[in-house]
Amino acid sequence: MEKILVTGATGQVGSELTIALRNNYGPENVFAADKRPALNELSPSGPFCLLDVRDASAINQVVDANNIDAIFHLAALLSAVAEQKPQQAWDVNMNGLLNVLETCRAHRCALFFPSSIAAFGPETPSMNTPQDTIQRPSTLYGITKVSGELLCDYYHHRFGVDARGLRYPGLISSKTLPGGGTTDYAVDIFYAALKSQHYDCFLRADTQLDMMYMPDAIDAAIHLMTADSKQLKHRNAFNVTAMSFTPQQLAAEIQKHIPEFTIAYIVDPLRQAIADSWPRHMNDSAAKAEWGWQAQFDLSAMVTDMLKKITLT
Ligand code: NAD
Ligand code: AKB
Repeated sequence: MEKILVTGATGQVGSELTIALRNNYGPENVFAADKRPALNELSPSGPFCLLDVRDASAINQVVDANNIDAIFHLAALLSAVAEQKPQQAWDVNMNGLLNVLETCRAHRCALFFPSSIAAFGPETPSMNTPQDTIQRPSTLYGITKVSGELLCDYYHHRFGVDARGLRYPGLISSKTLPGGGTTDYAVDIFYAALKSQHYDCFLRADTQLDMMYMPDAIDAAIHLMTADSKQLKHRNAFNVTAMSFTPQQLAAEIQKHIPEFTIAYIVDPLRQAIADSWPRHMNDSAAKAEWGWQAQFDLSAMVTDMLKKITLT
C-alpha cells in the first residue's frame, strides 16, 4: 500500500483509521473521503474530498487522479439506521461496495471491507461462533454484510481483486461518536457516566455482545491488509474479537472508577431484537492462525483508557 483512499472517513472508525494510516504511510498518501464535510483533524492533517460512494465515476476519478492502490471502504449505514431506511441502506451498502469493487478491478487496488457480527443471525451459534457457520441475518444491515463478504470473495476469485475483510464486533471509541448502531450504548454510557453519573440503557441488562476497543480494531485492519496474501484462506471476512460483556457488567466496571454511577434499562424493542440476533462471542482462531491476530484490550483496560481519554477531551 502506497496511496490509500478511505471512504466514510469522518465516521467512528474512519476518523481514527485515517490518522493511523497517515502516521504509518505519510499524511500526503492517505486520502480521506466522505459525503459529509470533515469537522475534525482529518482535513488539516491530510487530503480530504467530498465523495458519495453511490457515484461510481466520482470514485474512479479520485482513484485515477491520485494513483490510489488500496481502498479502505468504510462508508455504510449501520444497523439501527438501516432498519429505519432499508432502501437507502441497500443502496449505500451494496451499490457503494459494488462501485468500489469495480474501481478496484479497473485500477488494481487492494480493498479492505469491514463486515460485522451482524453478518450472523438468530440460527447461528451465539457462543464461540465459528468462522464458517450458518449466516442467515434478520436485519437489512446484516444482509448487506453477508452479501458484501460474498461479493468481495467473488471479485477476488473472478477478477483477482485483493479484497480482505474483518467481522468486527461492536466498536468502542473515545474520539468520534458512533453513527447509529445497536452497540452504540457501550460508547454513550461513558459520556453519561462522566456528565450526569447516570445512563438509561436501550438494551436489557443481560444482553451479552461481542465488543472491541478501537485501537485493536485499527490495528486489526492494518495488520490484515499487510499480511502475506498466500496465508489468507478466509479473506472475506475474518472473525475478530477482544471482549464480551453485558450492559450490567460494563456498568459495574465503570462503577469501579465512578462509584456513584447508576444505570436504568429503558429497552428499545427494535435494537433489542437486533442485539438478540447477534453473536455473544465469536471464535477468532482463523484470524490468529492465518495472520497472527491478537487483541490487546480487555474490558478492564478498555474502561480505564476510555474514561481517561474522554475526561481529557
Ligand atoms: P459511521 O456511521 O460512524 O460512519 C460511516 C460513514 O459513512 C459516515 O461518516 C457517513 O457520512 C459515511 N457515509 C454514509 N453514506 C455515505 C455515502 N453514500 N457516501 C460516502 N460516505 C457515506 O460508521 P463506522 O462505525 O465508522 O463504521 C465504518 C464501517 O465499519 C461500516 O462499514 C460499518 O458497517 C463497519 N462496522 C462498524 C462497527 C462499529 O461498531 N462501529 C462494527 C462492525 C462493522
Ligand atoms: C452496529 O451496531 O450496527 C455496529 C455493528 C456491530 O456492526 N456497531
